[in-house]
Amino acid sequence: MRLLHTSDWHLGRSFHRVDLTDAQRDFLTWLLAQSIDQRVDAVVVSGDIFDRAVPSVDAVALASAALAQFANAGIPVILIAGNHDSATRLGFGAELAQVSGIHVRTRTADLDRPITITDAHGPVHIFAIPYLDPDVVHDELQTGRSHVEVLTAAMNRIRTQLQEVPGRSVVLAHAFITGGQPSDSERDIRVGGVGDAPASVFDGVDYVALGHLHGAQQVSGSTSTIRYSGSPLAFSFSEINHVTSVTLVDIAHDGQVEFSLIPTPVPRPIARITGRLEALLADPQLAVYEQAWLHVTLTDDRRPDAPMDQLRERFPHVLVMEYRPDSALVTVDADLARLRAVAHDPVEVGRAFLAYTGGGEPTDDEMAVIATVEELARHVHESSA
Ligand SMILES: [Mn+2]
Repeated sequence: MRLLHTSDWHLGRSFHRVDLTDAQRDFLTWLLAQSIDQRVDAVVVSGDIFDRAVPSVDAVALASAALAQFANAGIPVILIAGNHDSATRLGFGAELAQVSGIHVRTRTADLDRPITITDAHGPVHIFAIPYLDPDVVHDELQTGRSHVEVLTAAMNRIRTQLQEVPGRSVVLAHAFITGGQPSDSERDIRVGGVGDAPASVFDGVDYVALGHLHGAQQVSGSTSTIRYSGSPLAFSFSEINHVTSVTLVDIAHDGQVEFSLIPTPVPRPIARITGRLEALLADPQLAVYEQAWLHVTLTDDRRPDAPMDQLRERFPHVLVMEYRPDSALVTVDADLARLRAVAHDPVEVGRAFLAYTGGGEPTDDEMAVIATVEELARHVHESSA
């Protein structure tokens, strides 16, 4: 049995205001081609199909078209809701889609009702646990209000069901499992102070296809093989070292799992560069970053004029620019100390402000402007008093 495991598509997401729709469409086209080439028995998508509970019309159209293509190609797709998805909206038409082999699982009640796919060695039961919000599902699962408790209750139901229907088994889930390495782009699932869950909650199945963490990784601590596929695209500069991929999973006749990672197409590399503006514009070694999505940290003592315009002449895809001067002149502590010393004099406060934001002592011309403005303001204030 060969599965293709992916998750966290986040359709509709942008990367620092760059619309990712085209990159996401390219990924889905590539995914279909891979699924055909690799002769997969099914594609499993472990949540966060959309970036928001109310996705954009472009994102909905993209998902709808892509799933129709998988159905036409005769490749089953099993999807669960993630913490970003609205289970109800994602689940619209699920009974109809199922007829075409597109299994959208969003209801807690269905988590122990497997989708069973059979190969030459017999059945593989695929259980799809949608994201379980403890506050919402703890009653239905008759347990406490923590991620550990609701996942444990869900897995207990699945293990009970597995005793009725022998065979190999796969579980899809969207959760933060202890030991997983997060990045900056997940939006914490644990908000509210509820902890993550240990890997051992998944004991007793052959493969656990996880979603939520955006870097591909294996999680240890269970008798089951547990992997996060990671997102197919990077969504934050913290993911510079991720090789985005999908996971090809082979389950042998005896339940032994082998996997390999297939790197996904990269719309544009992402990188961080740091230095003084002149150096960044001149350094021949930086030519490799000219087409990258960039996070630039400028270290000039004085903030250069229109730095973004200058940077973009060489690096048209700068997305974030940060100014962090090398000099001690503008550290927050030093500046606050100077500010306290001059707080009684508006002109001196102006000087300190310019020194802080401009990275150096203001020029005579700048000081003349401040003095004039201060005088005018005082005049207006006195004549209205
Ligand atoms: Mn996600």
